Amino acid sequence: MTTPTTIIGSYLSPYVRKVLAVLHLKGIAYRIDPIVPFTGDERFSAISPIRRVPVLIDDQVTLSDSSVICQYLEDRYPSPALYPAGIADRARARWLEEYADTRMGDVIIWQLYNEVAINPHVWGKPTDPVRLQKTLEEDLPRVMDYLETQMPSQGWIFGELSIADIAVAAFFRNAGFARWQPDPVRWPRSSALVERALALDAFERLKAYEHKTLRTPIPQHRAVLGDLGAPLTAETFGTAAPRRGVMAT
Ligand SMILES: N[C@@H](CCC(=O)N[C@@H](CS)C(=O)NCC(=O)O)C(=O)O
Repeated sequence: MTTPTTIIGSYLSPYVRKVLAVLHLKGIAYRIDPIVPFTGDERFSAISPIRRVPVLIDDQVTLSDSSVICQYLEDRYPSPALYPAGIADRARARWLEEYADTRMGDVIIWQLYNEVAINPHVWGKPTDPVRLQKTLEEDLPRVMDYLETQMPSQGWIFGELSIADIAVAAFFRNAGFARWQPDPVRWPRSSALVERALALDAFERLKAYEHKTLRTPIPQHRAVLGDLGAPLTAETFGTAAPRRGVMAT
C-alpha cells in the first residue's frame, strides 16, 4: 500500500493552514496528525530537525517547512496552478509568501498570538502588556501599511488565486484568535482581500477544527477532532509534555 499524504501539525498553525488550503485547492486527499507545536516526540525531531510544523510525509518524500511543501505540491500536482505563470509575478508571489511567513509570522504569531495565547496557555506565563501594546500600536500597523501597498483593489493579487493570497490570509485567522482584525477604513484593500480569501471553502472548512482545538485541553485534541470528522492519522508523533523549540525565536 502506498503512503497516503500525511500532514503533521496543529490546525492552529498558520503554516499548517496554508498547506491544508493548498491540498484542498488541488484536491489532494490527506490525513493529519494535529500535534501542537512543542509537543513532538523523538521521532518528530528526526523528521523535523527544527522541531517545527508542518511536516509532510507521502510516498516519495518527507519535508518540513510550509513553503517547501507548497512548492513540492505545485510541482507534483500542477493543476490548478497556485503560482503565477509569469517569472516576475511568480517571484513576487514567493516574496509575499516569504514576507507573510517571516514578518507576519514574527508579529502575529511570535508577538501577538504568543503573548495572548501561547505564553499563558502553554507555558503558564502571563501576558506582557508592554510588549503587547508595542505590537498593536507599532508593529502590526507597519505590517498592514506595507501589505496595503501590495494588495489589489479587487480580486486576487495576481489575478488568479495564488500562494500569495493564501499565505497572507492564513495569518489573519491567528490574529482573529487573538481578537485583532485589520481596520477596513485604514487598510481597505488588505481587509477585503483577507475577507475574500478566508471565505473560501479551503479555509472555511477548517474553522470548526480550529475552534474546537482552541477550546480543548491539549491531551484531548485528537479525540474531539476525531469526533468532528477530522481525517486523523492512526498514530501520533505527539507527547503530553511541551518542550521549548530549538531555535532562538
Ligand atoms: N518556516 C516554517 C515556520 C513554521 C513554524 O514556525 N511553525 C511553528 C508553529 S506556528 C512551530 O512549529 N513552532 C515550534 C517551534 O518553533 O519550536 C514554515 O514555513 O513551515
